[in-house]
Amino acid sequence: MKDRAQRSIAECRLIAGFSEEPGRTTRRFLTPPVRDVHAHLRGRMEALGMTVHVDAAGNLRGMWQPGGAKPDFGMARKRLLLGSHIDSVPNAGAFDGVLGVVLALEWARIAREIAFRLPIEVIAFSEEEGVRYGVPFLGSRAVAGVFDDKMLAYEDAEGIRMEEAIRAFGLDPGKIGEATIDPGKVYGFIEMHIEQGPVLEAENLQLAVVDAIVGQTRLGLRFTGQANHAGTTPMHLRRDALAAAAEWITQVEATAKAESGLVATVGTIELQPNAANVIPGQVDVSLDLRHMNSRIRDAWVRQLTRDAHRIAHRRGVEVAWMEKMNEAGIEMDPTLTACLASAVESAGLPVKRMPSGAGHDAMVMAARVPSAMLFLRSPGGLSHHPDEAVREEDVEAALVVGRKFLEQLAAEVG
Ligand code: HGY
Ligand code: MN
Ligand code: MN
Repeated sequence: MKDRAQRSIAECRLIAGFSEEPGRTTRRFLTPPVRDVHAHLRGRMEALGMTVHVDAAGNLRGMWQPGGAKPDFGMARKRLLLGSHIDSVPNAGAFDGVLGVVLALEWARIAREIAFRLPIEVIAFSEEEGVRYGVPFLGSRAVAGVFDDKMLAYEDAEGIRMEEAIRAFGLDPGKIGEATIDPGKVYGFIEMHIEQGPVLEAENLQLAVVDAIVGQTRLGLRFTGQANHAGTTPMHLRRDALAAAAEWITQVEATAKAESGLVATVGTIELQPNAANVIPGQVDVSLDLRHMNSRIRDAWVRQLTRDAHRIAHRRGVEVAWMEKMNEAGIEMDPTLTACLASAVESAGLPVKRMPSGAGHDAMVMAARVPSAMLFLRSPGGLSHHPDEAVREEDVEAALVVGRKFLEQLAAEVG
């Protein structure tokens, strides 16, 4: 498995080269470099004997049928779903999402080698990060049957509507409903992913099984003041949208520091007219709020938006906000997670269970099919950063666990 681990890491680094920008990895929903990723993964899937198609939400899907029979997608036996996402944040690392797809293909290879008896569908989800249209999980929402067609009218930074982006990729947005999986035909979904945090490294552990994924809310806020001359406008006559937003952003940080289990991030800011000698008249910011408990998270959304109004009003600035997403926290399936944990144990590794502070496609899939996640250690606890890494021995461990898991499942389902 060592050589396969080395090849998997090399493959993630190869895929990281498919980017919208030279010299760094940025791959948003259905942008041109996604075609290169699809071409590469399609070759890998077909070499494993899979039948491959791209659904109308841009998910690349490879179906493997035991015994090599040409699979029909309405097949009888319940299938095992494996996969993760292939889109990235701007200036990303090479492993967030993609490693889970590469490992899924390696698990499918092992399934062939042990004459596994369930069909396997590997899914490379088209969009999990929510960078291009401000809403995450577009791919897994379509597979889980919870894609909201209103999103097709959302525009990206270049003013391209989502439905136009889907058509430009050669897909028909009218057929997104056909991407939905029938839960009656699914045994379960397993997503492998880097932890993206410091816990496993701090405890000197290679892998963990995830017991729950925290909930997340994403808002967009617009502060509107008065653009004016930076030199001639006295300080007491200003309605500075950026100063108002800045005061509110420090309030957000103070709030999150005071509430255990809450993390809050203002990750994007756009100001108009964005000139050094003009008082900012308009500022758009994002808010990413996470907590396991939806009631607590919703209460802080209310409090922080009240704070925004209070600060803005005192400064003669207006503020408007909209909720872009509110994804509840969710438990992973206990039975499937127990199977995964027992495979970790039979691989001779300690069984660590932990929640995920990062969102994943598994949180959308878990509402429809039994879902479980396997974390790999993140060196330096770093992610959403070009220095994001994974250790060869941990990738090898995930492959050994894969063999144990598939052998266990084969013994169970016959
Ligand atoms: O933002 C997240 O939690 C994930 O990395 N998309
Ligand atoms: Mn991810
Ligand atoms: Mn991510």
